[in-house]
Amino acid sequence: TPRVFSGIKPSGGLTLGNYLGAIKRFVDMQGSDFETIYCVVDMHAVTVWQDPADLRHATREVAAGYLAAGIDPEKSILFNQARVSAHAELGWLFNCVARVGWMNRMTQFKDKAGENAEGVSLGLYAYPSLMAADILLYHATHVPVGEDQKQHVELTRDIANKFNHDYKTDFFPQTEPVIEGPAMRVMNLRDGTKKMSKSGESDMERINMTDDADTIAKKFKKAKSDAEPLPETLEGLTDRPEARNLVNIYAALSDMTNAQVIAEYAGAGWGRFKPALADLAVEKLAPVSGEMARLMADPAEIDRLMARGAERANEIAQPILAKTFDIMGFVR
Ligand code: AQP
Repeated sequence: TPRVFSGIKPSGGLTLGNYLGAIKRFVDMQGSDFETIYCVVDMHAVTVWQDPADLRHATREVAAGYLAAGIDPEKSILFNQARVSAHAELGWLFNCVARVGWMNRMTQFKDKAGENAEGVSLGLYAYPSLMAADILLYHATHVPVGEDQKQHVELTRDIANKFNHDYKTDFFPQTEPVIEGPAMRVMNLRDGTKKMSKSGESDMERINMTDDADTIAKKFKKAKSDAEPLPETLEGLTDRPEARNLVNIYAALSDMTNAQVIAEYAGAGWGRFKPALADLAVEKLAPVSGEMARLMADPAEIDRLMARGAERANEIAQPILAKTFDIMGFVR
């Protein structure tokens, strides 16, 4: 069976972007066609400063988000990265395979470093190489991600190819990003040209999975839109980033296509569409956030589940790491 790997950073609370672009799809892939491995990638979170208490809380909260949305720890392997040291070990080996020039092309690094590229951590720069290790440590072939991560999955292929070429082997497989559906890029509610992020400046830019119904309604009401009503056809969303984003979110939450949403709301004003969107979001998110809160009341149980997941992850990872060391000529 083909293997799926994906992860989420505990760099803050989960957003609607993480839910629609990642977790909801992870749940869909769970089952007979794939072996699924889902990680809380805590070692990626510390590429920018994390207060230790916040990191501990967010690690458990991301795990709770996975579980609440329907990741079944019997069907999937669910764990946090720091518990499987092979990630860091293979990450180092891949730092020695990846080229500085490749890292320089990563647009997410440029976005995150901004004007301050000299002052960010070396880890933030090397992040895609650790991500390649996360994936290839399990010989995963399918990686469900949002649009923003596509370039990193392509880099994973470059690293696998260079390793295979340099060591005259076919040990590491080709990895495919799986990017599909209307919510591959959920945008910031105040600026439809920027991605919705956990760590964005203002809380009004994003819907958090822990927001209550009133907060969700308020955020959609205040979301930036434009002066036009919803268009009659999909083409009418061109050059309307905020309108397109709100339609995308509606489609993803209701499992409709954008065309179906447009057909239902053709010509509707924002005064009608925004409350409908808020009601839909509350209806879909409330069961997940309620279950997250219930799980968070017992952190020891979450830790126990992640420790068990880490044991299973280790069983797959250790032989692959050992073989990599061997291919490279390490004496161990
Ligand atoms: N806005 C988004 N739309 C669609 N998918 C998204 N993802 C994140 N934001 C959106 C997807 O969620 C998965 C986990 O992402 P991550 O937490 O590892 O890193 P990120 O993409 O950097 O997420 P954030 O929320 O923007 O975190 P911060 O602000 O801390 O950097 C990935 O599959 C991602 O595509």
